[in-house]
Amino acid sequence: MAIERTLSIIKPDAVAKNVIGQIYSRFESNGLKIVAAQMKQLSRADAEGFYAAHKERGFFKDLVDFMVSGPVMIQVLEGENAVLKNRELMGATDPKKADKGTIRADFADSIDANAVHGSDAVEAAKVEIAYFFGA
Ligand code: RTP
Ligand code: MG
Repeated sequence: MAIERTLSIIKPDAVAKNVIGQIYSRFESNGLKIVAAQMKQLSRADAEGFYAAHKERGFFKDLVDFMVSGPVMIQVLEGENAVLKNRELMGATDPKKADKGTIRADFADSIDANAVHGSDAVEAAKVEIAYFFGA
């Protein structure tokens, strides 16, 4: 099994709901260790740069508006198969389609306000970790 790192963001909706600790507990009880963390109010430039891959999509402006609507909690998670493990814990992008017991099923309200971000591949994780935490 490969030890990987992945970038996780607890989005403004979940920070506002005061569930950072409950989400951290799910990471910890599933073998993911928090090895770096920062709470941050993203600027529009931060959010646009982070989601640059989506900039031609119709939902891009709504996504950026949402990501700057309040502070986020950004963390690096480390563990066996961390990228996929975190995506499994998060559940589907649309919380209505997310499996029972996943973070999005339990804490997210809509496809826009969907509680968490997680890198979708090891290479993406490297870029995203460097984006917020440097080398
Ligand atoms: P994330 O990047 O935030 O972890 O989410 P994801 O991989 O599950 O989904 P992705 O396709 O990367 O989309 C990024 C965020 O954009 C919003 N979205 N809205 N209205 C729509 O059809 C739509 N599709 C995506 C979601 O908030 C998603 O988390
Ligand atoms: Mg994504």
